Amino acid sequence: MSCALVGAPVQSGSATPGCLMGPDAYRTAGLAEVLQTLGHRVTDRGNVAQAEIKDLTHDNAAVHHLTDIVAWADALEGAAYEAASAVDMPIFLGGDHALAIGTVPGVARHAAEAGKPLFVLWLDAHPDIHTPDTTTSGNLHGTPVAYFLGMDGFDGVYPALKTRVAPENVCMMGIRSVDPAENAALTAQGVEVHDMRAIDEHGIIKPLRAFLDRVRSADGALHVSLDVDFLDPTIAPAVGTTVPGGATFREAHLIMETLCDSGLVTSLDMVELNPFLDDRGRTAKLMVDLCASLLGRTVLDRPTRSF
Ligand code: DIR
Ligand code: MN
Ligand code: MN
Ligand code: MN
Repeated sequence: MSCALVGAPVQSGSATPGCLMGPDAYRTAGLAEVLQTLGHRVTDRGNVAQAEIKDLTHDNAAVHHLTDIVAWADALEGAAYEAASAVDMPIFLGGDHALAIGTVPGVARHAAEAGKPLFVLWLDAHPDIHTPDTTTSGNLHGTPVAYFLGMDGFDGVYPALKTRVAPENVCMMGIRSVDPAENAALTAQGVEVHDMRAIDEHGIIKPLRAFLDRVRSADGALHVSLDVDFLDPTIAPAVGTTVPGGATFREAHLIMETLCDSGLVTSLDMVELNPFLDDRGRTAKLMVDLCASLLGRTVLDRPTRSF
């Protein structure tokens, strides 16, 4: 299939500088070449340029870099919409998770024009469902989900949302760090959450297949948002917000392999990689390998069983 790499060197949504190097770390780790080896047509569209910075303030004094994040969101919504219109699979190379303030609405707008509802698989230690009013850290990478669900608190702050995502179309996995306001929002919105305790008890495959069945029966598009901190810090140290007890190497690959088999994924974010914190590139390489599993790399050179 046709793939586009879209660099989004956003880092002001997080507390630890370094994510701006993320797109180039993926390039250095050979992402384009790996996907080409798997038979895909890959175009590297370079990095998106931030839109014009507009004057904005917020009552919550904790919020920082608001104008910067809004300028990124403005540019990324359009870039995501265009890339999703041009190729089968846009891959957004972060950059911190604030980039999803732009990418998710952009791919949702493209899906809506094709008459498809957008589903989102959120692979993260965190639900990122704060609003600018509820965040206590002020780190706006904690806000994309609340925004693209169309929750209150964004009017006149973030760009007007063109296409929202329905809360029943979101599935979160790997969650293990949730702030009180986020807990309340998850309950109020009714988002499906498989926290690490649930994954320990039941594994990832059953809930994932159930979610994919829903995407298939709705004839939906599926966006995957993969935060490095979804993974256990022992295998993925290059992230500013490590949380112990994350997904294992095989849990993560099995998700990607199952997503590949489904044929349903239409776009991907790879976010929060901080190459400044990496150990000889191993986190960047792991993320590239996970992307390869999503795009068809298998252990055995024969078709996997269908289900
Ligand atoms: C925390 C951490 N909930 C916050 N969020 C992170 O700052 O709002 N998201 N690290 O990825
Ligand atoms: Mn498309
Ligand atoms: Mn995140
Ligand atoms: Mn996270």
